[in-house]
Amino acid sequence: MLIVDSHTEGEPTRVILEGGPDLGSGPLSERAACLEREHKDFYRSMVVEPYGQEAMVGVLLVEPVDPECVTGVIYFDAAAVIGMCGHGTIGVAATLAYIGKIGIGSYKIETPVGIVEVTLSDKNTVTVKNIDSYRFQKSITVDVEGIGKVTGDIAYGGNWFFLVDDSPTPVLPNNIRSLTETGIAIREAIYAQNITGDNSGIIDHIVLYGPALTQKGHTRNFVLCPDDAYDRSPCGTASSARLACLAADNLLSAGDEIYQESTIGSGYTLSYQMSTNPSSSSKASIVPSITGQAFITREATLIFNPSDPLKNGVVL
Ligand code: PYC
Repeated sequence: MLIVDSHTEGEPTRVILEGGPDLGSGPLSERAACLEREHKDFYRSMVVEPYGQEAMVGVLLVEPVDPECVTGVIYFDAAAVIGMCGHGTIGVAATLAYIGKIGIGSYKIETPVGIVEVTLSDKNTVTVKNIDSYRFQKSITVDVEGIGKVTGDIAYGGNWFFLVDDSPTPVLPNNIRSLTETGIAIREAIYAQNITGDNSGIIDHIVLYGPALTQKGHTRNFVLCPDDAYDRSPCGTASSARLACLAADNLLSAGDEIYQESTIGSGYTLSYQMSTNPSSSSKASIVPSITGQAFITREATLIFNPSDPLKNGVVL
């Protein structure tokens, strides 16, 4: 299994260049569903110990349906195949540059939830123009065990997010354990109270903000991913959902930039344009832009020995 690893603002990405399962040649959403249904051992083993590491997102490069796309991609973490991944897309662009497949310029990449555009400004700096993103519901209150009432917005940025402006736990690097517990408790309350995104979309990412302003003048976030790891970067799809909320509340104008800091102090520069696509939702959609940097950390062949009892990864 030939892989290239990178990190985007601290968040690890593993791109599988060769050796993944045959998922057929249908639409990427069907191939992603096939990976989820039939190859869980494979994708899990790619990102958990002993072959992977905590918080790692894996990317399978596949043949795109649309020939204008430079590649197709299917993203996953240790718990699930995910629709889109902003930090992963920045990592893919840096990886394609590293292996000589792309140079400075703009390219289309096909994901299971739509086509995104990447612009490589130098070998590390990438802007992702994400798929249309929108806020579905504002100020939904959930009753969270051990915490009480927590209010947040439900928004889509390629994955479904519950975004809490006033985090019950301050978003500070030394609070990571309690932020994780808070995020898990909120997600469990959302599931228990049958709260979903549009079209029953599963809200599997929780985003916490606060205190309101950081030294850089903008917010710091904490993003809990489906595998219970927190995103070391500010999470590209969470940032997209955030932009959709700021746009819906008239707190940020199209074209204006903000800086979104992560829990560890790395960050993305963000902006948006209003979407001109006919929307599948009744809500106004935006096209988010996310700029960050990825660095290659490893190029390797993973060896899975059939007699290794942990070849499918550590399961706790
Ligand atoms: O950057 O969109 C993102 C992402 C999703 C899960 C981990 N990172």
